[in-house]
Amino acid sequence: MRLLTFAPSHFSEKARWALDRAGLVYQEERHTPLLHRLVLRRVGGGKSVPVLVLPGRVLKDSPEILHFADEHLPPDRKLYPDEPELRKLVEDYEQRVGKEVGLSVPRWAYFYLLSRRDLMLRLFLPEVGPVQARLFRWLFPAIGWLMRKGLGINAEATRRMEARISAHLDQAAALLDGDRQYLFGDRFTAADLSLAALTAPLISVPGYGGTLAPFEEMPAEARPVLEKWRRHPVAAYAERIYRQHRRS
Ligand SMILES: N[C@@H](CCC(=O)N[C@@H](CS)C(=O)NCC(=O)O)C(=O)O
Repeated sequence: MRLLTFAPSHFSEKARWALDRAGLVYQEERHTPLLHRLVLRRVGGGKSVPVLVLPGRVLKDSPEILHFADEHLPPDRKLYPDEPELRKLVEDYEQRVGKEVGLSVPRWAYFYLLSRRDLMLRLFLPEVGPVQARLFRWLFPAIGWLMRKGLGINAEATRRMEARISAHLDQAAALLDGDRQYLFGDRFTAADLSLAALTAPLISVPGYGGTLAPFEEMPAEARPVLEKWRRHPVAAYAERIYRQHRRS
């Protein structure tokens, strides 16, 4: 099994976490933005990572990979509950947190990171093959420009992304209100894994399986927002979920 990822990608971390939880053996292959499209086309993937390449089958997004991992988990460790109503809540939440937090985090962060070539290289190049690493380095000005264009990155969009992430964190905190341990039901599920993995880069959670941008190196304008997210109740929850469930 090959898991195609980007080193800092939080969606890739979701997949890595689920495969690790199921004790599945896989080879992680790290790629870089835009250059990854050529590789994904070759294996029959979509446009984004993570992609899991299995003999005769390709899983093209993180929920699909989590469902696959779930098939290999014993009943008491499953990520998706058997009860149909609870299962639907978990599956719907996974989609929603993917849209509201997952897709917003890179658009928020790239506004600050794309002008920092050194930091972008440190985030994306660990464990990338030498040819792709060299190309990414050389082509970085063009790749950065295309990413900015393609994702519509500008100050206004960044403010919208910040508001969208903050609103989601407040809703998640409301779901956890009253000292609940988990988002739905009384067990760890794909909903908890998704919220913890997708918020982890914002709060630099210990145990994160990918690369993280060090807080001290983020531009001064980004730090008050990061500090606000680090003080949010969801940050303490994500750290606990990582401590209790990431390597167990
Ligand atoms: N719905 C997808 C979203 C994955 C996603 O947006 N991945 C980002 C990296 S974190 C990506 O590959 N972006 C590059 C692109 O779309 O070209 C999933 O859950 O796997």
